[in-house]
Amino acid sequence: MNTAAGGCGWTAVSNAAWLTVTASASGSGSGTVNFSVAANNTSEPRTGTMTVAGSTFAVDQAGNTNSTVQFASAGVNVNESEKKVQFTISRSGSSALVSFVGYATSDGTADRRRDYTQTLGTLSFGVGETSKTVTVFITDDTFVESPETLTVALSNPTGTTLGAQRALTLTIISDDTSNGPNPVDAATFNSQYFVRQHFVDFLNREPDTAGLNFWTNEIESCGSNQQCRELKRINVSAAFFLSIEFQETGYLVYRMYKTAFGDTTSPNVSGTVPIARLAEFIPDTQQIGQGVQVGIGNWEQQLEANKNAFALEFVLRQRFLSAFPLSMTPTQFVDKLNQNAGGVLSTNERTQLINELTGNNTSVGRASVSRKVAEDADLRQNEKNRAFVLMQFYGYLRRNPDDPQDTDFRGWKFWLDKLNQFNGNFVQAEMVKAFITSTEYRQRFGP
Ligand SMILES: [Ca+2]
Ligand SMILES: [Ca+2]
Ligand SMILES: [Ca+2]
Repeated sequence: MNTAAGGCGWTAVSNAAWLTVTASASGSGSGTVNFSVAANNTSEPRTGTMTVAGSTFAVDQAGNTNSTVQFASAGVNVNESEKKVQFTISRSGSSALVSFVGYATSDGTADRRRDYTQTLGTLSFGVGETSKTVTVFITDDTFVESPETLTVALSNPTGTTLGAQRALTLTIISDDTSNGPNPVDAATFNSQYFVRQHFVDFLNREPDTAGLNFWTNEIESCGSNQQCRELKRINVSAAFFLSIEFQETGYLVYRMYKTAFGDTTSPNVSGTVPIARLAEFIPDTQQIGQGVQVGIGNWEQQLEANKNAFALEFVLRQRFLSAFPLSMTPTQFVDKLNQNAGGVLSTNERTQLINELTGNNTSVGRASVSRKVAEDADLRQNEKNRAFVLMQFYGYLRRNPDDPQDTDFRGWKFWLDKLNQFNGNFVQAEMVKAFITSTEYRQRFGP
């Protein structure tokens, strides 16, 4: 900066600690003042001043909102008998922005279908939040095993960057000194173990004490009557699919996919098969179920908030936007949802939804309308058996119907036909029984 008055003496002084005059703190006549600016390590913008030749000059500097997200360590050991492991993902630097980061488990020597529960999703750091906790459930089986590993990796950062520690190795330490007995076999059945595993497999959570006791007692009330115990095992098991908590979380996710994307086909199977896949079902169901335990606390408000947040996020995904471009009219939008859902809307319902979207043709409006079609009573009824059979594969076997040991949906279709033949009576169709006594299910837990 040049001082105007020729020949007069002048000084240049910084009035802020982060501004430093680096050359010509004083001079005479025309001259140049250089200064340096220190990095702003806060998220707040700031203004400092310098006084040059009696005049005040302001310097504005933006806040620093950079942050880094990473694990606290490269590895964590977990004893199988602890049944779960929790670890922390930290955000350092600024917490002035909302940041998102994806996380997902992948198999090392540990197998997602037998040694732990596949876990994936998106963490959301709110303003001011610096750490998040993730839980991975470990299967406490009765196999003698060497230590086994899986990896949890961070991905897709938004509003932040990944630090160096972006992968975490979990090492599972088995506690067994001899093989067996199998806790889900009739002769050595452990009802509490069986019930807890259902909370994990269907509701993605540890049981609450009342729930654990209630369902355990259902089975134990049979005493040693084996016929009674077998029937109770089946009914208790099916109760998890039929529970409000599952119907309003996992089953809603299933119906959201059906409503948005219709059905698909499978080789060697007549008709259509569900379009949802386990790897998208897991994070979406966990998201809707976050903090929800039916019957406990303000679960209804929490569930409603989760559903709205999920529906909004769902209609903003690229896959949804490709299927439902923003150029669609409200009528086209509603009709396509209705067609995918199998024509479940009555004339009045259709008109109401078109009117709603016409009055609010935004992402929030699209989310609301999509959710209402997915929650239509006819759709709920129509899809019940198809979803019930799909959940036999997801919940018990922890895989898609066409994952190994299968190659297509023939197994799913077989049980669907059988369940339909018995009008949805899963006891008479012997469906639940077949899954919970199958070798594939049993071998998740023991020999
Ligand atoms: Ca194991
Ligand atoms: Ca064990
Ligand atoms: Ca073991």
